[in-house]
Amino acid sequence: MTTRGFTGRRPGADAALRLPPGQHETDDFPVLSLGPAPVIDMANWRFTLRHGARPLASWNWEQFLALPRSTWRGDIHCVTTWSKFDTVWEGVMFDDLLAAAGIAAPTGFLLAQSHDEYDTNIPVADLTGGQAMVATHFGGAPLAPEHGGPARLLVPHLYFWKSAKWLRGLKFTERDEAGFWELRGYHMRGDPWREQRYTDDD
Ligand SMILES: Nc1nc2c(c(=O)[nH]1)N[C@H]1C(S)=C(S)[C@@H](COP(=O)(O)O)O[C@H]1N2
Ligand SMILES: [Mo]
Repeated sequence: MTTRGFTGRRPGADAALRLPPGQHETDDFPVLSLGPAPVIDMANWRFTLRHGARPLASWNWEQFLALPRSTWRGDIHCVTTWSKFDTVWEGVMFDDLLAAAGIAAPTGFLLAQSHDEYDTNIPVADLTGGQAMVATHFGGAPLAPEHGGPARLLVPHLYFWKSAKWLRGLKFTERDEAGFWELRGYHMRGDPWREQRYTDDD
């Protein structure tokens, strides 16, 4: 004899454990952008690492696709309270970008810079050790323009506004310089598990 609820797993128990505080699960993939997807001319696309104004390394699209590639599967969390489980991304790990450039991170912070004038600040310690990639593919297909294609940052353990779309480069900075949303009341780090949504959240 079995009693319902006694055998098998309680539906939703898994989901509850995977949801940071204040979040709910969605099956959709909402689009959140300041404006329309910028038109990007792939013949002139470049991805550049900079230290302040000084270029450290730069790749065109063909060169970028030849860098070592990795796949990451897991959950993403937007500050507007949706979370999406089991997303699959492919691209170039931040660690592999530094290795290809032959450098160590010159400072402890950077600004991710986008083609639509968006930027967002991230501590380097949140990007190293397999924590972040520049993603070119989502769910096995090239990243759609509205989700940041051809290439976006993916920092899945921080709120999704840190995952800058239409990425054109990463600029190392001496100090932690606020980006677009951080200048407008959002948290400098944005850890969903600590619910770091707004500037003054711990
Ligand atoms: N360049 C750029 N990156 C961006 C944004 C943007 O407007 N421009 N919006 C951010 C915000 S607020 C969120 S929540 C996520 C949304 O990504 P999605 O549209 O793929 O869901 O992208 C982030 N990256
Ligand atoms: Mo957002």
